[in-house]
Amino acid sequence: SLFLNKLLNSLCVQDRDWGADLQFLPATDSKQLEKKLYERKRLWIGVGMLICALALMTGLLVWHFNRKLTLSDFCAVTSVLMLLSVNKVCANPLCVLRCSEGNSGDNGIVAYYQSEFDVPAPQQTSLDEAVNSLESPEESAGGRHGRLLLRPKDSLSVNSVISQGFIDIHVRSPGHVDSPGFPDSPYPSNAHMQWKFRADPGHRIRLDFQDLILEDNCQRDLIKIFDSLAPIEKRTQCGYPHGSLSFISSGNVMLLMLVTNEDKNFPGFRADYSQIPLTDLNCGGTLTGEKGSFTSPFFPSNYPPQTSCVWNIEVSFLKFQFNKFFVGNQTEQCLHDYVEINGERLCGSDLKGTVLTVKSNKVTIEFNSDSSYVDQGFAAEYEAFTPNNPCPGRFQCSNNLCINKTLQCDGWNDCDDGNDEANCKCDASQILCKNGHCKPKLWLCDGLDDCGDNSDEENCVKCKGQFSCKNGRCVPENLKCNGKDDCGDGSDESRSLVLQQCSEFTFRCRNGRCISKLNPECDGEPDCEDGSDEADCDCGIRPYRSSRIVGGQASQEGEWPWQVSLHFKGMGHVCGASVLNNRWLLTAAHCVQDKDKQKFSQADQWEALLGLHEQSQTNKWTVRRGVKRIIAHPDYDHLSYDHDITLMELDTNVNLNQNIWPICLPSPTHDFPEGEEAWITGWGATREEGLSANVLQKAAVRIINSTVCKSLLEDSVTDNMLCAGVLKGGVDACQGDSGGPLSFTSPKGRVFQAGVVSWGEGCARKNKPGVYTRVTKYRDWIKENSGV
Ligand code: 4AZ
Repeated sequence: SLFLNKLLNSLCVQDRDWGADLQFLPATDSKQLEKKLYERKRLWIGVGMLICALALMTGLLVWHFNRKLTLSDFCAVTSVLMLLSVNKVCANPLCVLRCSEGNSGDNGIVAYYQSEFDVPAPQQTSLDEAVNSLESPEESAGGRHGRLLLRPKDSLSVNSVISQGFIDIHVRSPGHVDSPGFPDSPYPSNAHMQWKFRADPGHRIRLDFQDLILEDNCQRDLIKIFDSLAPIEKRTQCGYPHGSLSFISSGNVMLLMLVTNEDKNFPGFRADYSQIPLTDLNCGGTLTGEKGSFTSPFFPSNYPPQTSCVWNIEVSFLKFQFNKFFVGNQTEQCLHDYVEINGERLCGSDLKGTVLTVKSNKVTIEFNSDSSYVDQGFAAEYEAFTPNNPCPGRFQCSNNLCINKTLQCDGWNDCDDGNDEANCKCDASQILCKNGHCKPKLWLCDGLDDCGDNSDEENCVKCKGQFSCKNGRCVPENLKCNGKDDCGDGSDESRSLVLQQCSEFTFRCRNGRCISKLNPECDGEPDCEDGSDEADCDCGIRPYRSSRIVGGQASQEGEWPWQVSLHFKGMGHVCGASVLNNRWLLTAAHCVQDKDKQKFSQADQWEALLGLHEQSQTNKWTVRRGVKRIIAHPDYDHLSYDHDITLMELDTNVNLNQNIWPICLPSPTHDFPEGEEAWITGWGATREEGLSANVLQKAAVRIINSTVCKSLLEDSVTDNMLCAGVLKGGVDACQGDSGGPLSFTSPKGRVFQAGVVSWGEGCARKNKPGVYTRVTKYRDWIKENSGV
């Protein structure tokens, strides 16, 4: 750098000389002209020398970095020169993203730069390759704060370079940042916004995303969070992440970036910021006691980058169990983020449930995160044990976990490795699986692989279109779980018995466990060990919040993105439907029954309009699709309207957008409490025998007690139906609303489909509520037939 300084100084001196010597003289004066020519000669020599000096300097730098000079390098070099010449002042608006003094303990300046390239379309691949070839800081020259070097395989011709400003926020007082327009309107197209957070010295920044709804495709819209130079998060964040997202910086700066493309704009985000003293790390120390627990810093929020903690435990034999483990990327040597127990490094995300034993009288546990991506961290429990009796009074799993003896051979995998269910002697109430496991007899031939090797489902008598009882009898599907023993051996009630073993309103996790929490699905809190209560939850949100049904009002565009209009050839809108995913719709079975010459059961006669607001006009969010397949419920009864439900498969997938989004399907035990509000939507008649609406209508109704409803509608309501309405009259679904959803917003804000508009005595009459197909009753049928 001394050499560069000298070079720079000499350049500056030459610069000054030119300015002093230059004069403009009349061309007629030959002496003067001679002098002028002489001056010109001097000028050219000066320019030549400058070019030489620049070439020399460039050559030296190129030699120094041993690679081709690119625009980015030029920026970096320019930044370095500027920084040297202007003494710690950031002076290059084109390239320097941020200049700061080095982190504590380092001397000198750290210069961060960012360049945005506008490249011709054919060269975009080259640019992508170039970006992918960015060296990580520790690999590049200069150690921990080394520069990122851009090494494109092909040289690029760059059309223009754009630099954008920041929003500067000092986080001393807590507050929040919103993406532009949040929550009332979507973020703008082609945005490139940056928020630079700065905390007081000796503090770090905490950023908690309360809401984050971006387009699902990270190639289009994304946010990125930087801990100064390096991105903090593992992935570029987009879509609608489950659970909360919290990021903590290692120092007193953090950068948040929002990049959007030209189409499909979503609500965006709101993030709370605050500052935490660096001393509040709360990790490491000496752990005493035979039993205890510890976590990575700030768990369950993401741990901060560049953090180390050391715990010491002085107990002779120790067992560790990680209840949560998300620490960096799994690499062979765990180079980046890791937990080290007496010299053995652990990293990745596969350790959950693993039990580790350490046979030493002193245990040192070190947690380390580097400057790159962060993750949620870990939560560990430890316990001392005596080597000859590691699980006193309990069963020892082969992974060294100790479980209560009563859990052995109970049909459930409690050890996590199935060890507690192996080599069991089954009792009279159990069956022996081929793999040696014992399972309750009730689970035999119930359509689910309970043994794990499917041996409980082999050699079962199959009844065509009917339920196969375990004793070989066949009974109609609708008699299953009706509270009566129709098989004669109770097998048609076995599933309901299994559920009742937990409690009446329990949620069955995919692994068979029952969760007694009411409506645990998609509530943002993981309840099932296997995560099944929070799986498939990209539903029931309104990606865009901008701002007939009898007695309703016009809805806003995008307010009911799961609402579909079903058009029949030559008739226009006939029924409603709801979006289950990008391929499947749910509607009523009575919408697809042939009537004389009208072949409503024929898929090719239908057209589905998704993302529609007004019947009279489509817009850029509206998608039309043909129908490939109609799966009406096989037990639909056209007299009673029992099982009034149908699946429709679209002929091609749709891309979800701000006006097209799936509604959540409730689990079989989801409870929609009586008296609570639900919403009906549709383009149906705005009065009994009236005309259909042009703009999508909405109306609030209340869930009505089934016994009350049965008495009001003279017992024509079955248990597969749900009543909702306003008993004083005036608000109801009507003709043309059939097939549409009854939408129920959960306390956490997700919308679940409680019903399918089915029938009623007229429309909006006093004491005549609307009747809806009870969707919870068909959750398994929907899964079996559509995979949704
Ligand atoms: C129909 O004909 C219809 N009042 C739908 C709902 C109701 C009545 C009729 C409920 O599509």
